Amino acid sequence: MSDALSPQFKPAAKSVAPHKLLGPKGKLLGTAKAPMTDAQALEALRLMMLGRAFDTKCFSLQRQGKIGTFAPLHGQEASIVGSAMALNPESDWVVPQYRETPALLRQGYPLEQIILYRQGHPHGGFVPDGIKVLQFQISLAAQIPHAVGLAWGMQLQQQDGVSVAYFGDGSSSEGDFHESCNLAGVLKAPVIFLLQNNQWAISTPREIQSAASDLAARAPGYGFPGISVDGNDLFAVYQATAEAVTRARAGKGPTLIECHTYRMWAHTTADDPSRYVDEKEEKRWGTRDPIDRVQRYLADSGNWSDDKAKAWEAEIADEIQSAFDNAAKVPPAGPEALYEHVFETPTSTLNRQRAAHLQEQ
Ligand SMILES: Cc1ncc(C[n+]2csc(CCOP(=O)(O)OP(=O)(O)O)c2C)c(N)n1
Repeated sequence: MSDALSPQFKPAAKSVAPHKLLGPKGKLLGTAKAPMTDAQALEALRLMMLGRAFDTKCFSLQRQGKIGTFAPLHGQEASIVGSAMALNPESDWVVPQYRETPALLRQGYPLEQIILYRQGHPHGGFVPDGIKVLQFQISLAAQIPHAVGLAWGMQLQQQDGVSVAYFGDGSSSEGDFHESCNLAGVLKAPVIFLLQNNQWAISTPREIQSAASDLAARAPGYGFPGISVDGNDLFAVYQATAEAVTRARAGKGPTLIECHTYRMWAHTTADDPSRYVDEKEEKRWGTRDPIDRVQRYLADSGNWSDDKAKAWEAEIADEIQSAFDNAAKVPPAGPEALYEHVFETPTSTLNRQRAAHLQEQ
């Protein structure tokens, strides 16, 4: 007997080529139309450039012992910013993993808070009132059920907000991801699963992360669409997310968006990718840079130039520096901070530990 299935059994989900609009040289492909205005593309570009400049600064400061472990976003700017640009910060929630700094900034979260978080200051864990973001999540995929819960809550309260859960290819192997998809599908919760497939989960390559040919193809198994986009194409990510947002607001339920992108730098400051990344693969992805293609696109309409690049780089460096200066003004946390913000009413054991600890100071 043959080991292949009979031809009448059609596969339930097939792999599809990622959707693209803007080519690597900054030209719209075929008959594609830009889904955002030049003013929006400039807003997105600014966030993308800021994210990358923040990476460089934080890597250097981590090496000087001035901040803790840092996860860069280099290479993933279009996935992060293109999706965030499709949201309304007044009504929609960003639920990040740990690389999505510009998405938080677009929601109005202050850069100083991100710096304090990276410095291990307890104030960095605080989200100002009215800013619709959750904090970075280090425990893989634990943020995904939170995003579904937020979406379900908004649905029950008849608000028209949506939530976006960001996570990686590695996180999509966690039970939390699958349970979240199942619940969100059943509830038709207004949530978008934004899977950033950057081809690596630290040193585990995508090929051995999952036997699925296409991570987006998992969604139909939970009763909602999964779409695949070029994650280095700002326009494709924006268009896909905007449509998913419209679907969610209309009560049609979740969408899974798989952004095919590439982590150009180390996983974190604690990683050495030269031990496992193939240089040729890295070079190939280097030719598909997400920032470069938006700059080229804007240059064609006279909205970008070398002078403008220089001016923006200087302004962004100042903006980052002033956020560090503001963060430095926040008084350092004392040992008592270890005992705060955990329980509304601390337990007697915790109070005893606190008293003993403070006596030793
Ligand atoms: C529950 C859990 N298991 C393991 C880890 C250790 N860990 C940290 S990052 C990471 C890889 C994550 O890969 P992916 O989800 O693809 O995201 P990426 O870092 O590539 O953006 C692992 C295994 C963790 N933080 N949490």
